[in-house]
Parts: sequence; structure tokens; C-alpha cells
Amino acid sequence: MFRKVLVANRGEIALRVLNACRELGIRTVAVYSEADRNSLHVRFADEAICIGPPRPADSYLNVPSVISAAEIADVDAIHPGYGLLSENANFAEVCRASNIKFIGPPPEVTRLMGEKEKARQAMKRAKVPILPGSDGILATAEEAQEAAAKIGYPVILKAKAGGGGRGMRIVRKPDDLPNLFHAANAEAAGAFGNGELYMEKFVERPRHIEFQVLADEHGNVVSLFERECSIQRRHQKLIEEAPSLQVTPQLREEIGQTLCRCLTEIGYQNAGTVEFLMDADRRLYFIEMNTRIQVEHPVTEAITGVDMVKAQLRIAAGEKLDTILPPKLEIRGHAIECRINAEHPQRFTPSAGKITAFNVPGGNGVRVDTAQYAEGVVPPYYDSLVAKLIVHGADRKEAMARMSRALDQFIVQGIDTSIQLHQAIFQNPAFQAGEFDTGFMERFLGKKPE
Ligand code: MV4
Repeated sequence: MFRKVLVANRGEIALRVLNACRELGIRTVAVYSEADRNSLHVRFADEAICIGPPRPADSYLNVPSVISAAEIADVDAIHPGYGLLSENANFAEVCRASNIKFIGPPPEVTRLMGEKEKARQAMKRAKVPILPGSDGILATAEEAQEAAAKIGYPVILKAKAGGGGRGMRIVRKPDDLPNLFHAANAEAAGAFGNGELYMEKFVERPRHIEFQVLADEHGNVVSLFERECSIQRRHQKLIEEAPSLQVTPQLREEIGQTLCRCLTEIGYQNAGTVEFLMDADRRLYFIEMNTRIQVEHPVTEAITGVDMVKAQLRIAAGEKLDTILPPKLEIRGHAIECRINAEHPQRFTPSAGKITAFNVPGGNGVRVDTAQYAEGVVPPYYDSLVAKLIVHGADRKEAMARMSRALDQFIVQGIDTSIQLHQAIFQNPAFQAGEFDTGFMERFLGKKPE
């Protein structure tokens, strides 16, 4: 096992990784920006190194600064958490060149999955279901029109380098295609430095369902089942749950097995998430893969009992999955996560400032992952996530009741948060019945007064 690990992140995920290291007997090194001097990840690490000014580009995203800290502290490995450098293949390559183990997949695999059209073709070859779409990159609007005629409208243009919904355009008729092609191309070029586009059949009102996988460095891959992530606003997830009510045991088994085969073939390693869209016929189609630990991993931890961050560390140290995981993985009960963001309840603008009162709920089946505390400060430079509230119950009904009571007991004063929004969602009959898709929040917010 590693002797010493550097955590290249901040906030709740930095604490989450530090905790896993501590429990495995690994020494820890935190890095922090000038805005995070008083953060808990600095306090709870064995060592902490300041790596620069508050802006992420000047500190947490600065590869030479992070690598210098790792070399000065003489660590064996770096855990990138989520966001920041976690899906940066160049960073993983620099780690490799510096003889520091990057806790994640090999850079070649990260790069493949970052090129969405290539990832799609790789999945197709391995018989993972994909949507009808273009055969590779579309060079011109004319080529796009030909592809759309074959696929059938509506179609969606997506950026090869994309993610997060940027550089995407829905096209409903041939006449609209040229303008939308050029708009998507320009947006993608601006956002990713690469304007290349591909096309898929557009799924109306899809559900967003993702499969969690773990892969060791000996060719073994397991599926830790799915999460339902349709409750989102502007591509930011708000609530995640597992299992999905829409996925039958047969479909879960089928997709899980296909993914294990496919990811072994690709040479995947460590934790990963495979995103699917579910259409009205409850069929699943691959859209993209995330090559990192995700924000919502605790939902999977709750239903499987697997500590995924410890698993990541043990995999990266060379252990085999059969020594890490229980002999048989099974779904136990139902889990839900609410992301508590520091934001204005109506305008959704970030709400930075000092937290004056902070009460975290607890009790049976309740988990809170946060790096915040009373008198703590939410700086304006970073992600607005202040806490994750995760509940686990025998079934969805118990988990829902548990979440409602835990939200009532979660007190954050001094800044605005999304707690009231979550309370309102849990009162909604469609949400309670599990009847929702990725358009739920738009309809929900549209209906409300103000
Ligand atoms: C789609 C789609 C419908 N049809 N692809 C949005 C972000 C990117 N990761 C994929 N996205 C979508 N791709 C086809 N062929 C609808 C979306 C989409 C969406 C997907 C998942 C979660 C929320 C979403 C919100 C709007 C659109």
C-alpha cells in the first residue's frame, strides 16, 4: 500500500479522500490555495502545502505547483478527487513521468473517453447500446444534413470535446440545421478549443441513468449498479438516487455484464461512471463516460456497502478486486443524495460568505459529507457545493421520509442554500411517485410562483 498520498482537491471530497487514507494507515498531504488556509482539509491532513492564489487556475489547476508539492512532500501517489485535474490526461502523464501514481485510469483511457465520438465508437464495437448517429465527425453542415436525413429528425449536435451541455444543439427540421451547426461549432471551439461535432438521434424527455464501475489493474471489472440522476438544473445534478425504479433486474444484469466486457477490452482501470439516457420505452443508450470518482458516489456506497475511495486507493496500489470486494455484490435498500449548494433560492446565483450557524442532521441512515462548519467561510472562487446529505433506508419510501426529516434538521445560516428547494421537491407528487425525467426541474420551477 502507499506510504503517503497527496490530495489534489479541496472541500468535502478532499476530506473524503483524507479520511479513506487515514483509515488505511496512509500519511496524507493536503494542498490549498490562499483562500483555503482555514479549511478542514488543511487541518485534518498530516501535512499541508500552500500552492498559490485563490483562483483555481493559479492553484488547484496549476500542474507545476501541484507536482512540486508532491515532490517536496515525497508522496507515492496523488488522488485528484472530482473536477479540477481529475480528468486531465496531461496531468496524469506528468504524474507518470514524475514517478507518482495517479489514482485513476491510465491517461490513454482518459483521453479516449474525453473524445466523446471515439468513446461512442469504442462502446459500439463492444456491443454497448448506443443511439443511431453520425459515423464519426461531421466536416460540414451539408454532411450533417445527409446524416440527419438517415437518422431521422429530431437530432442533436454534440461537441467531440464536449460535456456539460456546451456546444450542443437540438435540430428539429432540415432548414434549421446549417445555422445550428455553425452555432454549435463556434460554441464548442470557444469552450473547448475544438469545434468538431457529431450527431445523435435526439431522445425526448430522457432519464439520466449512470452505471458505477470499478476496475483493477489485472483486467477485472465489476458493476456497482446504477444511479438515477435526472433531477438536475442546467446540467447541475441536484438529487441522485439508487437503485433506479426504471431499471429491471434483467436490464441491470445485461448492461452490467456488457460494460464489464467492454471496459476490460478498453483497459479501463479504477473507478468510472458510464452515462446512459433512458427513452420512453425504458431502453438505455450510452452517451458518455466519466473517468473519475463522482460527487454522488456515496449513494452507491450506501446500497452496496463498498467504500469506493478506499477501493480506488487499493486498486491503484495493485490489489485485485476479489481481495477488495465482498464475494457477492447486492443492492441493499434505497439511497438518496441531496446536493446542498450555497446559492440564491430563486436566482440560483452563488452565495459566498460566512456561515453563522450550522447544524448537521444525523441519526439512523443519515450521512453528511461536508467540509463546512459554523463560523466557516464559503469563498467565491469555487464550486457552490457546501454539503451532501445522503440517506439510506430499507426502501424508497423510508429513504424519502428520512430525507425530509433530515432536511428539516439541516440548519445553515449566514448564506443562502438550496435546502428549501430540496424540501419543496420532496413534497412534489410526481417526484414522490418516481415519475420524472431530465425536464422535471424546469417544469417544477416554471409552475412555482415568483
Ligand atoms: C442527449 C439528450 C437527448 N438526446 N442526447 C446533456 C449533457 C450531455 N452530457 C448529454 N446531454 C443530453 N444528451 C441525445 N441523443 C439530452 C441531453 C440532456 C441531458 C442529459 C442528461 C441529463 C440532463 C440533461 C438535460 C438536458 C439535455
